[in-house]
Amino acid sequence: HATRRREDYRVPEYLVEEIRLTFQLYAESTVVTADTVYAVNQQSTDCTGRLQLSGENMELVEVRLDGRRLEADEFEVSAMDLILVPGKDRFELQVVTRIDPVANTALEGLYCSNGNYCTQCEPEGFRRITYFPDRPDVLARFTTRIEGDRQTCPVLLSNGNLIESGELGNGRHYAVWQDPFPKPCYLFALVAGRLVAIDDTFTTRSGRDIALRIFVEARNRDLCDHAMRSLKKAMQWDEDVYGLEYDLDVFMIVAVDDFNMGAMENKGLNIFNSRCVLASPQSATDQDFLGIEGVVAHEYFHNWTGNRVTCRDWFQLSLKEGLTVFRDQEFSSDMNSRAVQRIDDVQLIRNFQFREDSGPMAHPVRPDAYVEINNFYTVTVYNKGAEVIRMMHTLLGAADFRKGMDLYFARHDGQAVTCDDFVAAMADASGVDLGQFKRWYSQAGTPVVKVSGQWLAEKRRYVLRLRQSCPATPGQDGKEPFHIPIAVGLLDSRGRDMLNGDRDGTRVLELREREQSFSFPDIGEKPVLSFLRGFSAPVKVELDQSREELAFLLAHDTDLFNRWYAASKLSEIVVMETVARLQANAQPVLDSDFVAAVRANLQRPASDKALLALALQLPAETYLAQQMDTVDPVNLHRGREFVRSQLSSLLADEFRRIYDDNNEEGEYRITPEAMGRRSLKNVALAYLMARVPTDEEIYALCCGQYAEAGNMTDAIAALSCVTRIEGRRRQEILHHFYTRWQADPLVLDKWFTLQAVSPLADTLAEVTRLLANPSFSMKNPNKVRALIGAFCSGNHYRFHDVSGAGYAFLTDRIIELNATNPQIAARMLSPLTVWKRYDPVRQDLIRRQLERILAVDNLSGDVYEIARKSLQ
Ligand code: BAL
Ligand code: ZN
Repeated sequence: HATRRREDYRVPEYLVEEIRLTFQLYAESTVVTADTVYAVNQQSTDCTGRLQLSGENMELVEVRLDGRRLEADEFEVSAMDLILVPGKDRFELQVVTRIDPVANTALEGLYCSNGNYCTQCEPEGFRRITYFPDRPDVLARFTTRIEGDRQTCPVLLSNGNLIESGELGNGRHYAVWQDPFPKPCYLFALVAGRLVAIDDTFTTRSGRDIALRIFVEARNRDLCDHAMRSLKKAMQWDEDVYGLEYDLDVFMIVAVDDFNMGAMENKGLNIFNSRCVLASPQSATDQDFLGIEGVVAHEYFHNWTGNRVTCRDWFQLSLKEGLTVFRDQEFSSDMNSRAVQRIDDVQLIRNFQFREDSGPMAHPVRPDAYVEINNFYTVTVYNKGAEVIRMMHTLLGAADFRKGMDLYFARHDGQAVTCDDFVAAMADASGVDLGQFKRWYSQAGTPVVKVSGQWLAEKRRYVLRLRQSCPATPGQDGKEPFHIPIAVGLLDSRGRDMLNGDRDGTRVLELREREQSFSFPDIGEKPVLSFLRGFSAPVKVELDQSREELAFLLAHDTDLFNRWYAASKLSEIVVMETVARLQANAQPVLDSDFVAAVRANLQRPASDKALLALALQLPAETYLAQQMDTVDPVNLHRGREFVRSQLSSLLADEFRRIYDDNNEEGEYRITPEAMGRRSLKNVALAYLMARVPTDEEIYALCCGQYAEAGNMTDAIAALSCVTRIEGRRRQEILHHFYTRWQADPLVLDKWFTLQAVSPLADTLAEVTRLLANPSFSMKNPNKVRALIGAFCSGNHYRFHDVSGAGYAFLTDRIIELNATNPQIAARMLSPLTVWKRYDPVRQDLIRRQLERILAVDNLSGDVYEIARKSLQ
């Protein structure tokens, strides 16, 4: 398991002028012929004369150099590569390989899903198709000929434009696709199978008609409208906001059930996990609809940020991913509620990225080393990477940011570049010095900003003192100060903004030093500080604000994000106080001021119902766990549940009124207003159902909602409440749901998840039983995530049971998955990585499981890297 380092980068010794691929598709024995024209790279200073091509898990049939078949002693072939000395500067190499798509359970390279062929080549899957310089800085023009059985594979697709097709006899046919844009091989795609197409068109601003086609299995034909609408919105948005137009004549999306990721941006032929395409009001929740819109847009946006300008090497992954996540977040903000989008994005950062950044896998947005690059498709590279782009947007302003994007494309279209190149374009276009800012790319860890504010009455001045620090992370002990944009507001006693800010009462401060003071003149009364508005930087804030101040901000802040933040902070304080009392064996009591603040929030006319719903939700246990010196899963859960059930009892009338006021469901719509109403109603229902013991009338109300729901959002919300309560009716309703949706694997994922996240005592036993359910499969990543992932990552309380049974259960599954799908196996490891945060008993239990994993024969690089780093 070798480590690769960013500093070892060398330009390739050979480049590829073109590659012609021929696939003779047979389920267990597909033959791939790759005719590739290589030429020595004039930029390279390495003159070894050796051509080293990556290749794994294939049978090498033959190699020809300029037409001459090479003898076995003219090349070296190992489990990883093929090496030869061509002896010329320009030559054509033919490599013939044989692969078995059916046996490919790793879902990298060419594989079968429900009998259809598809590919996944990012980051290093192309080397499972043929021997090739499988690195993103080798760009080539691809022509792909696919031969397959007409009956089982009527549809034959690859990147670019269809240039030829026809019959072959023997019931077989062929299609030839040509992609005019040079691309790295990770963007190659092939799809073949029995699929139907949903067609539409989009006319670009320069008047070109683009054919849009979504390919799905026939049973899913009616589930593509939302994805198609989302695609057209994304195409329009990229033209409007960035002036970026689509560049081929056809844009295709294919949905497959077995897929490791959410989706993949292959040039002109995006392949999607069916979870990120298929939706109807009956079968998909509001969150699913939003998710599909975001992922369809994300993959489409990659056409420019990723495909036209790609990464020099995989250490630069955030170049395309951070930027494209930022772009899809902004798109979704423009399509829906900006404040809600921001809160969702920030929750992801706080719940998962902060945790990653403080654990053994902490790495910079641009990592310096890896064993297995698949392990670096992380919330740090993606979501913290997007925050880094967002901070540049804040520092430059929208207009200069756009100039920077224009310059980036003008300089680098058709190239494979680095994060430094991106920042240079931003700096050059705007004149802003981003030298210090670049530390966000190189230093891991979440900076902490300590804040103290003082109002000097006689000077009518407010002074803000900020101190930044950043904890050590693996391999990085000392950190240099970051350049941090801090958006602040000051509110007067009536809740009005006192600053004339750059943006509506908000001032963006630039914190560059370890300690820095900022002074605000003409502040005539003691203000309430609204700090880090819109979460202007991915930092932890240490600021002593009283409950009164937080309640004031919750009621009055003009920054909607910070209203939510105040609510969340207030709940955090109250829950953690309860947890501390439980730990001290003291009777918990709920702070009456907190109840009053929540009541006031419920009684205020809600202008944005989705925001109110978010403000009412208590922080997740995974987030609260990070606030404890030693995580105590049991008291954490009990404390949070105590607060929930107390609020339920004390505010029952308010929650009931909210429920009734928002319970009118006409025609299902996915507008922000309608989604906000449903989420508020369902939060109220969850509170009403949290009362201990359960109120019979409420239980009936909940079951009624389940039975009558005309959409999945309401059905799942009701079912989710019921699965938390023991009893016969729980079994009946779960059985009803299963029977109703047995034929729909995506809906059944929800059914598996609800049972996995239940706090009931026998949840692990139930999860174990469900492994044998005929609808479950360890070969399908969605099922693994829905059941095993949900239990281990989404059920903090039961997973961390002090018996250690949860840890042993997960370890058994990881060992099983290591042999079939190492990528998914490694993903599943993450709840074990943070073991040092727990008490000695749990630490010991988890450590022993990590050691058990490391002792496995044939441990994949994916699993090895994470288990090894966790134990260091
Ligand atoms: N490039 C892998 C999938 C995605 O981030 O779009
Ligand atoms: Zn992406």
